[in-house]
Amino acid sequence: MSSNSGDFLTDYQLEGEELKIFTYPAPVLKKKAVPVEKFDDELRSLIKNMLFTMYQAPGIGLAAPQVGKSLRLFVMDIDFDREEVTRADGEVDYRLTNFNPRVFINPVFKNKQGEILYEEGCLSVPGIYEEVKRAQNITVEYQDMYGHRKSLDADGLLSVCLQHENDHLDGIVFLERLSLLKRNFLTKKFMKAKKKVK
Ligand code: QAP
Ligand code: CO
Repeated sequence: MSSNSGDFLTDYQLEGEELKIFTYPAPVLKKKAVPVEKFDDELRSLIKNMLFTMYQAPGIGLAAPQVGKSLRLFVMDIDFDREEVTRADGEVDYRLTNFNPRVFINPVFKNKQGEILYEEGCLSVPGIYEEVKRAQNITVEYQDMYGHRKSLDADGLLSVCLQHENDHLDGIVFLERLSLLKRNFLTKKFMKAKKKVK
């Protein structure tokens, strides 16, 4: 496993607590998050629970503000697979396999180049998807869960996802990256759907 988060996370599926995901327009999603300073067991427990919550959804990225913690940290996995399994009662179910959990703490972007259009979604705006324009290539400097400094060059979906999650740390939801017209339309659509399920 080419994971950057250490082996202790390989069993996150069995262990972990499902955290509440805050949905738009929760105030915590609009706040600028503060840097992580303590790389302790409490932080690693939060990371584990965030990964568990992300895989439960399932999602490919989850930032700390989305679970109500205003910290500069997010988790991501853009390459897990879905395996079809037949349950005892004959029903077909899905199980996630080949995990590649990633953790980014206090990320800073260095080079942004090119342009890419990618259809994004967000666990804090469920049911809404739209194309967003982002940088094609980026370099991100960050810390891992032990506080070690790392650097990563990214392009394509990895680059898009890093930028989407980093926006959450600055209080920005992907709807705010759209034209005013699309943003207003999709925000109304989301608020309407949200009212219905309440
Ligand atoms: C951000 O988003 C992302 O609406 C991560 O009903 C997405 O994991 C970056 C999700 C796409 C780049 C491209 C959304 C799950 C998951 C929903 C997610 C939903 C269930 C979104
Ligand atoms: Co999001």
